[in-house]
Amino acid sequence: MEPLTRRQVLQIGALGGLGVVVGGTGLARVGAPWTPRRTAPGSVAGSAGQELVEPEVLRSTDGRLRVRLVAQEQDVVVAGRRARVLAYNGSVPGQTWRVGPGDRIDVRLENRLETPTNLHTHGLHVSPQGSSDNALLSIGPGETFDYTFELPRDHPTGVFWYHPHRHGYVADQVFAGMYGAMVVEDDDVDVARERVLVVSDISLTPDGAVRGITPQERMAGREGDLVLVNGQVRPEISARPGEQERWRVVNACTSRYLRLALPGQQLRLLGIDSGHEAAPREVDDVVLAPGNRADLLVAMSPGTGELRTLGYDRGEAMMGMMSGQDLSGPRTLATVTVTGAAADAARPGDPVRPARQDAEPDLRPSRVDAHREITFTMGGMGGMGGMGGMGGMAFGFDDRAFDPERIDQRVVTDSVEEWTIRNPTPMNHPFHLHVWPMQLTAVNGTTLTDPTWRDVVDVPAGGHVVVRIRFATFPGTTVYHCHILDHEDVGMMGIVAAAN
Ligand SMILES: [Cu+2]
Repeated sequence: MEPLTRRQVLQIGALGGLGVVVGGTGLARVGAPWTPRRTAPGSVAGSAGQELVEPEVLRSTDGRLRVRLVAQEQDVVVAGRRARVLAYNGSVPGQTWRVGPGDRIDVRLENRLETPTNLHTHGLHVSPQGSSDNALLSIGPGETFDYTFELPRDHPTGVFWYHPHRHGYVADQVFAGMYGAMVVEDDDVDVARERVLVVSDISLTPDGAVRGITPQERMAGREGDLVLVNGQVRPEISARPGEQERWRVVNACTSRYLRLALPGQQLRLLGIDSGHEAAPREVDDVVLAPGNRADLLVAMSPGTGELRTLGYDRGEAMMGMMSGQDLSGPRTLATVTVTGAAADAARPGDPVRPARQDAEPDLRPSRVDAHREITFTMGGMGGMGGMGGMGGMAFGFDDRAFDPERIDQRVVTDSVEEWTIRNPTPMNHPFHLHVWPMQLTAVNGTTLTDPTWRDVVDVPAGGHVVVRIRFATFPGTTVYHCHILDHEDVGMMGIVAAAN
């Protein structure tokens, strides 16, 4: 283990500036046999039509979850075929961790990759210091590191996820398969079954390796050719009429926005990220920026339908430049078949008590201790010496690329701040703050009426958002960044330090 240094970051920036076509994963392009399964006519890929499989579940007992987490390049079945990916414990996605508020999670991370890595518990309100959710650690190839995450007793319930966060390698490692879901449980929703749906994307070469990307793809934020649900392409979800299910959906895509819809079935939103609706709210679709999660109730009506992303316009990397990429376009994610005898256990429309704990009390009536403005910047950063640069483009905040030795924002523990986050660029950027949830209060000047908690906030192209943050509980140093992970890797990240 070592702290990230300025020299390492400069090396990463230089790499970006060369416009290399293949990413830094060091993935082998040979050796993995390509063994497609027999596919149904017209199917997109091998796993279409197969029943949805869920990741293995690891559950805490007596307030404690111990996880041995091996990060390794290996052959794993993805999209119904053998592929050479980067995986946690040999599966894509990794195992689902289920814990409760107040629990402690001990993770022994073994890095068997050829590149450095680390571990981020996305959305958890835990310490950013030491061996907790410390995004500034670097665990080298061959090294092992023991993490401990202690959730406060009042930790919000909801769906979260874990993934690597070693600056310069994040997009390559997540894209290649390193992610898993975490659920901080409540006990308040009565459903026939609960499912975890980890949506991700990946591109595979004919020989089963993860495809490298072009500088243009990195600039826009890479999107995979295959969109996966729990590592499968268009799996089938089966239910009986009248059943009510709870779906925990994670957008683990490197850059792809999702606009989820399930035409023909009733979708009700319980919450997004650690934010909870006051009561389940019927929705036609749910937008998830990269990193966002949704907690949904689905009332199953007879028939066959599709879980789709309807497509989301997230702009273009350069004004007027036709990249030829269909960014975040419409896709079918899964098929849903509801047949058989009506389930008597099912009570669609039954009142469901709201989930137990919200992230924070509403901050709008609070006194604001400080105001801040943070601006996404792409390009126009002459004099940066190529740091964070990419073929003439430079990515950062406030005209500066990420520097692990520079503190960008100093805040006071337990103070309340209001941040205006501006995006003058021609594409949307999802703004993610570690450790402390953000209350979104306005988008492009329109004030939100309901308390809206997020840990990833989409900032529209040419627009701005206002969030309030209470820097509660934990002193320490952590990061905010763009959750288009290619952008983060080339410098769209800053450091926030909280101290008394
Ligand atoms: Cu971005």
